[in-house]
Amino acid sequence: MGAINPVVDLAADGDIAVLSVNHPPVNALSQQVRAGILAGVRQAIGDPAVRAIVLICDGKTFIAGADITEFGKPLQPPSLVEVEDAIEGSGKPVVAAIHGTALGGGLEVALCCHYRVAVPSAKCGLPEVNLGLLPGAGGTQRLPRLVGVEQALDMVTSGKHVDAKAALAAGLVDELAPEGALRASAIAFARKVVAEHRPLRRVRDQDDKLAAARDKPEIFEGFRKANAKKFRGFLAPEYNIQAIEAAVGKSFDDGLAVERKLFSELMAGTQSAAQRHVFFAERAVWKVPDVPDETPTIPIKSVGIIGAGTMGGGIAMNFANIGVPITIVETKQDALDRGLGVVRKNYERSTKSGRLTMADVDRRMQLFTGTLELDKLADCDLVIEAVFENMDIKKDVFGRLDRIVKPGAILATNTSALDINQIATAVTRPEAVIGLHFFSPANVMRLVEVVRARSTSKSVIATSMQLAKKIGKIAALVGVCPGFVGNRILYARSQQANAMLMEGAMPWDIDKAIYDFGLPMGPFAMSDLAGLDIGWIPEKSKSSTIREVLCEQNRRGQKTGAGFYDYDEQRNAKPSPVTEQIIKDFAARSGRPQRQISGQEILERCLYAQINEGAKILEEKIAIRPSDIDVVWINGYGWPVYRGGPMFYADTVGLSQVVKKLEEYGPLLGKDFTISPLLRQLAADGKRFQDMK
Ligand code: T1G
Ligand code: NAD
Repeated sequence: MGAINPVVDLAADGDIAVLSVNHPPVNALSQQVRAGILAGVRQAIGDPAVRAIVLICDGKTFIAGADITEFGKPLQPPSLVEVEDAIEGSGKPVVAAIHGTALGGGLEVALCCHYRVAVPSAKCGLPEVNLGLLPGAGGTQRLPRLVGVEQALDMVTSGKHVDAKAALAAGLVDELAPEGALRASAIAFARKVVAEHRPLRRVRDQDDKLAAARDKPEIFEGFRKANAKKFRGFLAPEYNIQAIEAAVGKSFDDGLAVERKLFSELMAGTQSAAQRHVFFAERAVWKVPDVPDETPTIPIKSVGIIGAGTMGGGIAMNFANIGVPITIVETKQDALDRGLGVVRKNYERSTKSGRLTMADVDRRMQLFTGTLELDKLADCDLVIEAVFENMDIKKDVFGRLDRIVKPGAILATNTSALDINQIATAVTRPEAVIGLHFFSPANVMRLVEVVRARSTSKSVIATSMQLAKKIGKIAALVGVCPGFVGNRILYARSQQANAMLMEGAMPWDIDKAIYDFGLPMGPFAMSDLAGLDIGWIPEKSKSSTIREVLCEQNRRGQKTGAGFYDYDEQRNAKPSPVTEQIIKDFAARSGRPQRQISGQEILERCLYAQINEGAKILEEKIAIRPSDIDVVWINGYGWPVYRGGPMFYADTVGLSQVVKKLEEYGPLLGKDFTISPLLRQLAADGKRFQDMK
């Protein structure tokens, strides 16, 4: 007994061997962990004094999966399957003791144990699909044998973490242990198994739940049909379904072989590489090189929001959701009532899905104080301004806030594009000013661009990043420039999209190319959804742009039943002959030669212009790292995660190819278009954005 290796220890509790893994932060199945568990199990099996084995982990969680950092590298023995076979083939009962999150390979190891005990706060899941993969160590064959085909399909294609109570009900775990008493309970459970001569239940031998689904292919067809929209563009969900189909239709070992083949195909593909990139990118994005973790933060116990319009209400909900009281300020009572009414309606909608009860809704609404007096914000720890996108109005608001709000509070703006350094000149404490750029609808969209102004203090930055995590957002720290990161890159794409309208393309051609690439919708459908009249002033409208002409004809988007597209009652869009004629007239007046533009060209001009703008953003240090740009576009603009984000995608295309195509398109890209020197240099050096340190 004793240390098997630096991360695995074997101890004895009477006749029960306790094999514990200690490999922070998440006990991932690194080579050492695999080797340690295998050696420990073999030692315990060989020890006559041992009657049963408990597998448990130290630290915050049970094994949270294979070690993702080892992917793409040559596999070091032992393989996970070797470890699993040793456990499942043991002649002595092996009990998994689960706390935290038993995920991926971690749950697969637990499924090879003969019994599983968990604390109520534990969660189990096979989230490989989120990495563009499938459970590659028997999970697709063993899980349906325990929980049935329907639940297994749901778990492996959603990657959801199932809580211990539900896992017990589903047969995934056998007993719940009191919180804090897992080790003792698991040992007692193992002792009971021995005393009661319970069988060595090998999941691989169980078939009853599979038999229930045999000869019912409609289960799979129905599942595919029901999730077609959600799985659009992804490979992994379909592969997971095929692996479970194999579990139903084949022997365990033949099913395992199918699983292995499908796993290898996904592992070798770009989608999984992209989704693994995003996994680490969404963890790296929180790290700000010059703002260390120990930077002091400001306690945020009360929040003030100015403006209860489209954004103000949604932003406020994020804080009510974590129990922080909000004071929301408007100029007029009806605007305030309307804003608070929208908030209540949004919460009430969540009661329909059962996510909230009416009691929850009332509790959250009680955290809201509506007022027309800015003075009421004096004691707020954080104030977020979400008034009209107008510099003078914002500076006026900040000037008044500076005189009202207590020292030490954070003064934030939700501006989409205005110069925050400019806004900060309106106060005597510019170090307290920061941008918190939420995305609409702010209570739903996961992304926040935290915008660092010239004088923003490190403590204000650290507090804002930490707060974003607390309200369940993903935050990227960006610098001040027009449109910051997300909207600036969006603008680069719009320029190309609008230019191609003058060359013969139609909005629906461009939207189709972007949609087929994997985004939820193209730029013109998006404009129709947001409304073509944002910033449009009827009195000043002179039919000088396609958008103006559309607005003048009351084609302001979905809300008027027509915009770039025509909409039916169900808001289904169809190409519009009216818009087509308006565009043809404009194009003819532009004198530009008209031609058929291929989907490939549309895509390249739109996406490569975005990539180029991303490179300029990196040159100007507006973003800390290329993967932050990927995180922004995936979480704020619907860029498909299986393409990794604009900068990762550029690396898959090859930067020299991107430069070559941009050079080929040359003047078509616009007279002000220039190729980023950084992009050129990386291409010339045969490097990728991922190589940038
Ligand atoms: N491998 C390597 N590193 C990992 C890791 C893993 N599986 N999981 C987390 N980390 C690192 C992470 O990068 C971060 O590092 C630190 O741990 C804390 O993570 C054969 C093929 C477990 C719920 O997909 O979902 O098994 O940034 O910030 O918020 O079938 O991490 O500090 O340097 O996320 O408390 C399947 C992935 C793998 C689970 C904890 N497993 N992890 O969340 O901390 S594929 C997963 C998570 C597989 C088999 C297949 C979460 C978590 P750093 P964190 P957290
Ligand atoms: P909105 O017009 O829907 O709401 C603005 C609200 O601010 C109005 O209700 C108005 O009455 C109120 N207001 C104006 N001046 C005020 C003052 N001095 N004191 C108190 N209230 C005042 O606008 P919105 O879409 O919510 O945008 C607000 C800000 O958020 C803008 O800076 C915008 O650029 C930014 N933003 C908007 C979006 C979006 O998609 N709408 C997304 C991100 C950021």
